[in-house]
Formats: sequence, C-alpha cells, structure tokens
Amino acid sequence: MCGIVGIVGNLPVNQSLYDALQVLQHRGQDAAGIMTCEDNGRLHLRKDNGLARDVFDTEHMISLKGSMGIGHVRYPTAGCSSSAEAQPFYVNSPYGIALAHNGNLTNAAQLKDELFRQDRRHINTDSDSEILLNVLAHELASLNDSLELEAADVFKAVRGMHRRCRGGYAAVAMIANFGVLAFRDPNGIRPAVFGVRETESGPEMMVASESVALDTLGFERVRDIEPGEAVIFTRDGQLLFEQCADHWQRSPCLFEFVYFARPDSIIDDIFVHKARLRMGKKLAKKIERVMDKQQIDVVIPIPDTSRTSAMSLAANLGIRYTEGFIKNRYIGRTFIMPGQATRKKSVRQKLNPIDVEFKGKNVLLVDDSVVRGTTSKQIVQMARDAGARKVYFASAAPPVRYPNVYGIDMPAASELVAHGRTEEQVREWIGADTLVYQDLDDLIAAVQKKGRTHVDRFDTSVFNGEYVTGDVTPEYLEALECQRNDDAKTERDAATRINILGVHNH
Ligand code: PIN
Repeated sequence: MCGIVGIVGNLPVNQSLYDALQVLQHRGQDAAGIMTCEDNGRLHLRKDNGLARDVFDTEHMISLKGSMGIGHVRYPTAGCSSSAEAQPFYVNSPYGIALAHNGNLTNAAQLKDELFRQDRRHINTDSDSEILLNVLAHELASLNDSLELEAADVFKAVRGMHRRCRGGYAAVAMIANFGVLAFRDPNGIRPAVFGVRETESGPEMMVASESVALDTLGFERVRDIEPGEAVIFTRDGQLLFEQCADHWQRSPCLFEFVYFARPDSIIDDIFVHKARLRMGKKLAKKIERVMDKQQIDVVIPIPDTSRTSAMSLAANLGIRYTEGFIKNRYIGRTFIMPGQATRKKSVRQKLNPIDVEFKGKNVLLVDDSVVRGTTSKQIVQMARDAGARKVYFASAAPPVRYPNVYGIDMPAASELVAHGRTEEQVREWIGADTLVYQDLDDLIAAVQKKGRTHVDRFDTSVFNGEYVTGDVTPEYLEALECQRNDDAKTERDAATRINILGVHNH
C-alpha cells in the first residue's frame, strides 16, 4: 500500500507536496520521495527510506525547485525495503518521465520479460513500479517521434499501457516540460482523486490517493478518477481527461474502507467515516442475532481504526462505550544492535489497558479486522489480565482468508489466522469467549450507500478469494505464499522463488 500525490501549480510546489505526504503518511511509513520539475525542464529528486519528516531536511526542500511535482510514501513491502526502490522512479526517454505508483501488477514477471525481449528495456530493481513506468515510456516512445508532446499521445500511451498491464494500479507520472498525468487501473482497485485550488496567480491542480490530502491543502475536491481513466494537468494550466480502457468496471478495494483509508477521506464518492458508522450498525444487528446483548456490560474499541464502528455499534446496541486501551502515539523504531537478536515490539508496548474499565465486567472488544490474529490474541489476554470477567470480540470485517494481490502487503495465506480455520476455531485460537465477525454482504451494504451509490462491485478477494482481474492463478498465489511467509522474509533467498511474481508490490 502506498500514497501518491501530484501537483501542478504556479509557485514552488515543494512544501505542498511535503504537506500532502504527511497527510498520506498512514498509507506508507517505509520510504518517501518527491520529484519536481522546473519551468526549464530540470528535474529534482529526493527519496529515501523513512517517514516523510525524516527523509526531507531544509536543504533537500530547497533543492526541490519547480512548480510541478509528484510524491510518494511507500508501505513496507514483503521482504524488500531497499532505498533504491523508494519512489518516484525516473526514465530519461522519452521526454523525461517520473512515476509514483500505488498497487501491484499481477503480470509483472511477464511484463519484465517482455520489456527486455521486445522493448530492450532493462529493469534495475524488483519494483513493479519501475515496470509500470517503463511500459508507459515504451508506449509513449512507440507512438511517434515528434518533439512536441500532445495530450492525445499521452492518452494513447495510457490506452496501450492498460492493454499490457494487469492488477491494481493508481499512479501519478510527471513528464518534463509537459505536465502531470494520473490514472487508475480499469477496475479502479486503488483510489485516486483530484481537485483544484484558486490562487492569486491562477488555478492549481492536485491529484492524491485520498481526498484528505486535498482538504488539508485547501484544494476543492472535483471527483475521483474513473477506473481506466487518465487525467492530465498540463504545465500551462489545462485539465484534460479521457477514458483509456477498452473495458472497465468500478471495483474498489473493500479493505480501504475497513482499515487503510483515513476516516475523513471520500473514496469513490463514499465517505469512509460514514461507511465505518454503518459497519458498526450492521455489526450491532448481527450481535443481537447471535448472542444475548444483555451479557455485554461495555463496548471497548481497539484503537485506532475501530473507534468509529465501535461507537456506532455501542449506540445501536444501547450499551455504554468507553475507551479501555491507551495507545502510545510515539512508539518508534526497534533498533537492531550488533549482537542482539531482532526484538519484536509486543502489543503491550503499544497498548496499555485502563484496568477499571475491565475489572469484573463482560467486555465486548471491537477491532476493524482480524488478520494474523496475533494482536487480537494478546489483546484478549490483556483484557483478562486487567480483570475482565468475559471477553467478547467483534470484527467489523469478515474473516480474512485470502492474500491480497493488488498492493496491500498482507501476510501469506498460511499466516492468516482464518485461513483454513472455522470461525469457532479462530475464536478458540484468539482465546475469546465469543467471536462475532461481520458478514460479507453486510460489509458491502455498509460501504455502499444505499440507493445513491455508483459502486456495484468491490474487490472482496481477501474475504472470498474472488479476484476482480480474473487472472490470479493458483501458481501465482503459491509464489506469493513463498515470498510473503515469515521464513522466506528472514531467509531472503526467495529471489528464485518469486520468479512468477517478478517483483515486489507497492
Ligand atoms: C490498527 C488497525 N487494525 C488493527 C489493523 C491485527 C489486525 N489489525 C489490522 C487490527 S490501527 S491481527 O487502528 O491502524 O492502529 O489480526 O493481525 O493481529
């Protein structure tokens, strides 16, 4: 998972890009990068591993000259977190193109091979974003050899790119002396939204993964980029868009609404906060169906994401809601000293219970999802240690049983607690007295605004194994299992085993 941003302005955009990356930081804390372009076409790049606030110092900011630019924050990817794979990526031909990407190409290995055999392009990293950039560059280069780049050519290149690429991808690209291009894959799996801001020196345009970045920078949200669509902000202030996919169907990732997106964002016209409130309401109904709600004394969220749904769940059940876990906001890195084994931070260092809220009570803990189940297990135990009589557990999402192949770096299938386990077995594993999962239909209904939505389909693959791109084979999933499982990560000899994937996702 990653965050992307692109701005075409009238004044230097370095500060605005930096501010946007900070607002998108929840989408990726592993690496950050900004590339800007001056009016004379000179490009400037700064990228490295770390949080945005650590990657950019004053000198870097001064060097990022220009009134258009793009930025990226990277989510820790399976195994590989090299700074060489921080984004944006750049190719000098044709025209000078930089690209930042959120998602994962499911045919990356094949594309990498094709790029070399047919297009004589060398890919120097294990990142599928470099592949996406090179496909785009090749498509653009093969159109014509005109020195003057036209928007129509760029749209044609995106069309050609959609024909070759499979998977989930939302991306921003900057073409020197031309402008910023943004596009979404034909299923619109990953989000992208654009807006405008009026300034004394004229209008400025911005695209970002989430609308919260537009809000905080004073841009007015215009709309989401349509699946398959490309939007161009030209250097001279034009806003152009075109549908570039032969076939498209809006199928945004359901997990964005469950966990990844900020609650104050609007994705595909759906307000994430409201979707989470509706998740709580649906979950309350399920709880009323499957257990005696009189048994519950208090509803306690597991911070942060689940607060919204837990609050509405409690209100709908008519049961008191209280904060029972305090999260350390300043939890930092784990330093690996020479001679010391890697020490995993325990949940206890991140969350501390307020004992009085647990002592002698039957508590209903609410989380947004149960993925590995390891934190859930420790939290249930923490609630018991704090004196809870009964510990019930509710998940605002259904069991997560299948890997994500569209850019969310979830654990390997075998490491998902619900993979191959019944709900009762998961309950036993995490040690709760009762476990209530949201039903998938209810989750979909909660995210879809009844009657007003234009989203008829979501990517629900992590819950039901149905992948919207239709190209995810058992062999692909098997290779992913090898790449993602913990042993593979520690050994890191997985290079030979990830051939079918070709790359790491972003
Ligand atoms: C954490 C949100 N949320 C908590 C992410 C834990 C699964 N986990 C998914 C629950 S926060 S586990 O709100 O962003 O802090 O099942 O893998 O143990």
